Amino acid sequence: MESTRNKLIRVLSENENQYISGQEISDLLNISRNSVWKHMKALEKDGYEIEGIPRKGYRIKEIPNKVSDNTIKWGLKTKWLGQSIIHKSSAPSTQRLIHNAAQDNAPHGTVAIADEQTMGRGRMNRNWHSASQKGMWMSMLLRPEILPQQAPQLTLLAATVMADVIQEHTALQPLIKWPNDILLNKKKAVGILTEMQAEQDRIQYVVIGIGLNMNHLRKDLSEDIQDQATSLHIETGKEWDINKFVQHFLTAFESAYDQYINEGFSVTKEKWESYGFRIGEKIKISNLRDEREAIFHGIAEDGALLIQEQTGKISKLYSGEIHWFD
Ligand code: BT5
Repeated sequence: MESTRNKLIRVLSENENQYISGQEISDLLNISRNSVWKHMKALEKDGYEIEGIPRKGYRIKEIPNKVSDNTIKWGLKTKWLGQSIIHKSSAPSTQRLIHNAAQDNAPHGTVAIADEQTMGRGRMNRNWHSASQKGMWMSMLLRPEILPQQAPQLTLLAATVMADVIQEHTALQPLIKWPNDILLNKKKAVGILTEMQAEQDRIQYVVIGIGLNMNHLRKDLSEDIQDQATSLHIETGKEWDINKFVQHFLTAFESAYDQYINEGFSVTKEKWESYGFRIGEKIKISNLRDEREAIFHGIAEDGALLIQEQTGKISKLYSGEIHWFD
């Protein structure tokens, strides 16, 4: 059921820039006038500028230019994704927030977002730099009815949606480097981390974490990644609104995910390949045991990487690191 705060945000955002009386709000939300007033005070504390005129009502003059669960929900038209939002100004990792929420039975579509992560992580416990208010550091809880071996498709789905959103929002030309990096001008701007809790043939839940560098200048990137990383600001010369970006992404992801569940992976596969970085080029594949060269051929119907071996044979690769030749 929609919470009172959610309903209030919906009613106010639908009436932005016009007066709505306390009585009207109290009728719509089925709460007392006093409780409406208390909610308004809470919004003011959050940075909303609210005008209250006797006999006319309330008018939201300005919504705060910072991220909160309220500002993300402001005008968000999704059905299930982001209807429940956990926002923290600082958290070790939004992945952990979602794992904890999932264990507490949080619903499909719960989103965690932090202004800053102090222990942001990448794959294999690598570090993910998440400077305060410089990017979108977000994780989503999904409870898909798919087989555990299909879960990697969700990483590819998230990457294609993110590439679409970057392109639509900024007119930049993103490329996806298999499986989980999005590059702008050959430098990494996005990382995606998919984690899952599953039994043998059943997924309990999946956590998809996405980090997008948005408003870093070069000096804001930590030294160890300055040569290989970039941000939307570095690439476009301007600052981007994190709330708007999150809303755009959640809306696009919800519809792509619903399509994927209903129709399967083929739309994502095609789209992914249209963004695929260096398809047809030589790569080096390494895993714990050995290293070999092959040609990057595309992705398979099940989301695996397709490679053409030196013998000409096409085979599927499910894990391992790939390296590119400059
Ligand atoms: C990733 O891992 O790229 C997945 C990153 C996922 C981050 C999100 S943010 C929200 C959620 N909460 C988390 O704690 N994580 C997720 P991987 O492919 O292993 O790449 C990690 C490598 O990328 C590091 O070893 C660095 O070389 C580089 N790197 C670290 N921070 C970066 C940044 N901000 N921008 C670009 N590259 C970075």
